[in-house]
Amino acid sequence: MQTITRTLANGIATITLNRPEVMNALNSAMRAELAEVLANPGEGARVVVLTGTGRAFCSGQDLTDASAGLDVEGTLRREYEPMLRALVNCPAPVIAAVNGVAAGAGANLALLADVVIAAESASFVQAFTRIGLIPDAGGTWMIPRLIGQARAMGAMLFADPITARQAADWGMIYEAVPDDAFVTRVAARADALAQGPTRSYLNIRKALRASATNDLDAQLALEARLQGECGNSKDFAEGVAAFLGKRRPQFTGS
Ligand code: T3D
Repeated sequence: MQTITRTLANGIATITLNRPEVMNALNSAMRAELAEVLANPGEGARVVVLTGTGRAFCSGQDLTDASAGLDVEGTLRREYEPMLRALVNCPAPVIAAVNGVAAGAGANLALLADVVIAAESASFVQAFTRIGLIPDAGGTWMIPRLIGQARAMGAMLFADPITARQAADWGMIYEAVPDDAFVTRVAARADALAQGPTRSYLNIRKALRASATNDLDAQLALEARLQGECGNSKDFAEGVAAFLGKRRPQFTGS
C-alpha cells in the first residue's frame, strides 16, 4: 500500500493515513486502499483504529487532483462511496483516533466511524463552502443526526473550525482527550473493544445504523432478531457464567 499503513497486533488493526506532506489528503489511491483494508482489516482483527500521520488526521479531497469541470459526481460515486460503505460495514468496530485537523471529507470520514476520539488540539472543519462545494462523504446525513439541524447548518455554512472539546460537548464525537493522554486513551479504548464480545458490537452497530430510518415497531423487531443471535452465542453464556462466578469474562467472539 502506498498511501496508508496497516499494523495488526493483539486483535487491533491500526490503519494510518500516510501522506503527511498534504495533511493526509484523500487521493484516488488512498480511497481505494482504504476501501480494501476496511473491508478486510486482517485475520483476527477485533477492532480497527483509523488515524493520521503527522499533525493532521485528514484534510479531505486532495485539491491538487480537483478542479471545476472534473467529474466530481463520478469521483464521489466510484471512489468515495465504496470507501465510506467499507467503513460503515467494516467487520470490526472502527475507532477514528483524530490526532489533528480533520477537514472536508476527512472530517466526515471520521464522523462515520463507530467511535470518535479526538486529541484536544484537533478540530473538525466543514471546509467545503470555502471552495464552493457542499459537504459530502455522508456529512449531510450524519452531522444533523449527531448535533441537530441548527448546529449542522451553521458549521456547514460558515465552515468554522469546531474544536475537539466543542465537538464532544455537542455530541458530535465521543470524547476529547488532552494531547498528552491521547495515544494512551486510544490504546486503552481499542484494547477494551478487542477483548470484548464482538458479536454484541456487530449487532449494536447494525441496530444503531438501522434506527436512523426504522420506526419503533421495526426497531423492536430488529432488536429481537439481533438479540436472539447474541442470546445463542458462547459469549453470552460466558458473560452470565462470569457474572455469577464473580470473575472477569473471557470473550472469544463466538
Ligand atoms: O473534488 C471532488 O472530487 C469532490 C470531493 C470533495 C471532498 C472534499 O473533501 S472537498 C474539501 C477539501 N479540503 C479542503 O478544502 C481543506 C483544505 N485544507 C485546509 O483548509 C487547510 O490546509 C487545513 C485546515 C486542513 C490545515 O490548515 P493549516 O494552516 O494547518 O495547514 P496548511 O498550511 O494549509 O497545509 C499544509 C500543507 O498541506 C500545505 O502544503 P505546503 O504549502 O506545505 O506545500 C497545503 O497546501 C497542503 N494541504 C492541506 N490540505 C490539502 C493540501 N494539499 C492538497 N489537498 C488538500 N486538501
